[in-house]
Amino acid sequence: MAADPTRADKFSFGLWTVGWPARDPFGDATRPPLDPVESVHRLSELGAYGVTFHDDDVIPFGSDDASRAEHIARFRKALDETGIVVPMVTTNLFTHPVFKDGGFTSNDRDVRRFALRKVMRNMELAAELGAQTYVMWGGREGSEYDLAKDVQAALDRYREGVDFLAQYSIDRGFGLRFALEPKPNEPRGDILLPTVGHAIAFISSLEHADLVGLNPEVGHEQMAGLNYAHGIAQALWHGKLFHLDLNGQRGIKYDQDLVFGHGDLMNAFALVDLIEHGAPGGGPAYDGPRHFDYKPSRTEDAGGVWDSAAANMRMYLLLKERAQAFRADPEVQEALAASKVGELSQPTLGTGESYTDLLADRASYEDFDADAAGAKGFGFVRLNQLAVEHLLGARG
Ligand SMILES: [Mn+2]
Repeated sequence: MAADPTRADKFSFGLWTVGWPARDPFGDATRPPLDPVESVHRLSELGAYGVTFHDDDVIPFGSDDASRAEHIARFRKALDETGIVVPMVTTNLFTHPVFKDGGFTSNDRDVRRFALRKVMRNMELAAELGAQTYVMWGGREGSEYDLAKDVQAALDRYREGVDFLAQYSIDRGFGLRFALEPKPNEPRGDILLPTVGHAIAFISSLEHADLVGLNPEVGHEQMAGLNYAHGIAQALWHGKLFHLDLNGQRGIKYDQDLVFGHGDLMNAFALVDLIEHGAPGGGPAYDGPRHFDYKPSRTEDAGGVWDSAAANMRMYLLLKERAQAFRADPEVQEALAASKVGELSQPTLGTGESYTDLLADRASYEDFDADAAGAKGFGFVRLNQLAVEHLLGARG
């Protein structure tokens, strides 16, 4: 069975995950607030290497400079005592009522200016703590009523905000890269940049496109009925997988934030296989933090919080172990070859082959037996069954 997590596994957690007191739209909190200092120590004991946070997770909204400094000092002390790192930081532009119509894209210009200032203040802290990635989840950037939001103007303001903050990072030498986190809806009826694809297209329009990538979240893509592993693969293909949020989701419904792998387990298996073995020619396709953005369910008490945190890491390691066994199985290798999975990496045209050459190649058309090729199966079901059997521990 999989080993216990170590720092080398690069597991990180948002402070807001284990710290969620489980208040939902229908019910009160079921757990008391958690001190971020305790979270750092507990996550360290469980084998995590990093924590991430929104400004307001560490420094309560509205703190004056003196109390802000105190909160930061306490937090820093916990980091120093444990060796826990802060690979990513983000801003809360969604809880306070001022952001009810968004931060960067609120119809109210004064709110937009306040939002930029709030991010700038926290970017400085992110850089001081050594973060490399700054995530932007625009949960309130959207609308409920189509006629109440000029979407083209909102995208102009979104671009203005992201480019402005990227320039600020460059000028101040923060060295941050920005990662946009798509989500289709919740809390807004419709959120701007709803999927990985929308966000990639938006990034291509930025002045500082090179500094901006993605932080795709499992449940956010699955809420839209999309395939998370495919989305991650396309983000990798564009060189835009800057960070990722792992959790679990069961189908097209509200954002469940379950433990990683407790939703679509087969897709989680494919995802871990992709991350660990999906580089061209093999090997890890992503070497950043394995970051969990889940919520300990409302049914859990304090013990359940830490059980669920440990479960995320264990799920990842179990899936990694199963993916390794899958890749090492000679029958799987034979099935992959029979399914021509590797053949897709071969360019369709030969080196230097022109359309004249293709037109002259009778084997490609005149002599090609389409009926015979169409009659031949690919064997994908057999391959998938082998994957399921490895996932269930039924093979090696
Ligand atoms: Mn997230």
